[in-house]
Order: sequence, then C-alpha cells, then structure tokens
Amino acid sequence: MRFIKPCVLLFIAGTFFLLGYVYFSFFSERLNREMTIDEDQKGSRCTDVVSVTPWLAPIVWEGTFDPVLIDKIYKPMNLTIATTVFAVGKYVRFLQDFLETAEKHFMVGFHVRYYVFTDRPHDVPSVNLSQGRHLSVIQVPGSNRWQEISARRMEFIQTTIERQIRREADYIFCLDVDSKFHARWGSESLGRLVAVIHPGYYEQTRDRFPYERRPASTAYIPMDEGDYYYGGAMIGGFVEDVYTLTKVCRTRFEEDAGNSIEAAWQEESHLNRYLLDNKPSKVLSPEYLWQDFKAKTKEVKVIRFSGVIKNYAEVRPNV
Ligand code: UD2
Repeated sequence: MRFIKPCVLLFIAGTFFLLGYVYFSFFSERLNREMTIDEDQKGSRCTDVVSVTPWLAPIVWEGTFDPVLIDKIYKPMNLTIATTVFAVGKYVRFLQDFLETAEKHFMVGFHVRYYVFTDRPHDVPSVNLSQGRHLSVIQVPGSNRWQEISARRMEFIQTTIERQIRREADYIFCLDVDSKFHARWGSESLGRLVAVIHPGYYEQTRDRFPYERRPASTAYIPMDEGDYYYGGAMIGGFVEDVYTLTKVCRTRFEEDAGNSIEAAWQEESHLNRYLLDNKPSKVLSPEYLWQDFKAKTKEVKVIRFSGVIKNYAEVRPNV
C-alpha cells in the first residue's frame, strides 16, 4: 500500500464514486418512473375494469380514450348520425328531456338526425336543435301491449332504414326514450356494430343473465353460452349492420309469435342471441346505459346516459 501514490488512490475512489452515482441515478429514475406509472394508474380511471372483450373488441370506459384525439379523427369525416327513439302512448312525455339533454351531450359537433316514432305526433315537443341537427316524426300505431311496442321497434327501424335512413346517415343509434344524457356520449362510441352492457348484469356470471332459456324460442341461449348481457335500450353501428340486425331479430320475433312464444325480454332477448353469433366490434360500458334507481358503483366514474325512474303501472298501456 505504501507504494500506491495518493493521487492514484484519489483516482480509484473518484471512479467508484462516479460509477455509484451513475448506477444510483439510473436505478432511482427507474424506481421513480415505475412509481409514476403506478400512481398514474391509481389516479386514472381504468385499472379496475376489463377494457377489451375476448375477441379483442374495445369496451369503452372513461379513461380508455382521448376525447380530443378521437374527435379529431372522426370530425373531418363529415358523418351523419341517425338516432331513433320511440315515444308511443304516454312515453311521449319523456321526449323533451331526452332531446334537450341529447343536444347538450350526444354527438356534439356532429350532424345528427333524430327519428321520433310516435302515435301522437302533435305531442312531440318543439326543442331547439343546434346547427346541423334535424328531427323527423314518423307515425306508428299505438298498442295496448307494451311488449309489442318495445319489440316492434325492430320492424319499424328496419323498414325506416330501407325507406329513408340508409340515404341520410352513416351511423345509427337506437335508444330508449325514458332516459336522459348526463355527460359526453361522443365519437368514441362509433363502430361497425356497437352494443352496451346492461347495468344490472355487468357484475353477474352468465348463468344469471336473463337470456331466453326455452329451446322452443329462436332467442334461446343455453346456460353455458353467452358473453355479456346486452341492454335493449341501445343498438348502434353502421346503418347497414344495424339494418341486418333489426331484420334478423324481427324475423325471429315473428317466427316465435307464429309458434305462440314470446321471448322473456322481447327484442332484448333476440338482440342478445344475435350478438352472441355476431360479435359487436365495440362494446360500451354501463356508463352508456345506467338506471337512475341504481346507486353508482366505484367502477363507473361517469354516468353518460341513464333511464329515469318511472311508474310502470302509470305509463304503460298494460301491466
Ligand atoms: C328494458 C330495456 C328496453 C327493452 C325492454 C324489453 C334497458 C335499460 N331497457 O326496458 O330497451 O328491451 O326491457 O322489452 O335495457 N315504449 C313506448 N311506449 C310504451 C312502452 C315502450 O314508446 O308504452 C318504448 C320507449 O321508447 C321505451 C322502450 O319502448 O323507452 C322500452 O320500453 P320500456 O322502457 O318500458 O322497457 P323497460 O324499462 O323494461
């Protein structure tokens, strides 16, 4: 040791110090980076939900898309979005809130064409629509059975697409009227065939889904099959894809009627059967179909569209 000069010792010590510093900085940067990502995810909105289906379709939740970026992609396409809504009998009373809230939150900045199907055209409220948005009223017969009103939507949507909508729009959303929009429903929901997970069943296993379970119905789904339970309050997609869906569901509903059978949840049961065989290309989370009577759960950060509380006995023609 006596032979090692102090300057050499200083050099060796300096080298170790430098190496140690570089290693520590690198390591601590990695640690920090990992912590940032973890913190980010904790603060962000999508660590506790499934955001892709087993067939790799996105499931849209708050935090899975960038609204500014996605609008930048779709807005220059100059798209028109058709929106069908049925207000038959006393359900006409829900139109005003539906339309007013849609003007605030639904496809803002896009061309929207509302098609209001009703037996009471004179009771359709006059709502101020933004530029590029139009409303047409289509008269349909009333009925003394709510099941028939709800189910025949497939038939009327199919025939109106044939007659009119396919020339007037690119995408279509078919929605329940007894609902209000509460937050953005925008271009993130566009896709070839779009369905929504029913808020009542997203936490359930499929053996508890209220699919049609009687093999005699064309809507039958066996206990060990099924992906999600989709809500009948929303069907969306390219006009032609929704056309095929409505045509098939209508035909099957009529075939069942010919055999004196009505599926457990009318067109919703047929929709679920159809979507089992024809997988949606995009699935909307229950943010896009909530129900006012249901307490918000921790997964749902934003309620975008929700069914209002209604007195079934009072608004429906039958119980
Ligand atoms: C569920 C579905 C609904 C439909 C139904 C099964 C959800 C949240 N809702 O809702 O889409 O599949 O079960 O049949 O998934 N309507 C009228 N006048 C009437 C009755 C109904 O216009 O007298 C129309 C109206 O647009 C209404 C829709 O049909 O929003 C569905 O009827 P509903 O809301 O009474 O059915 P509901 O609440 O059981």
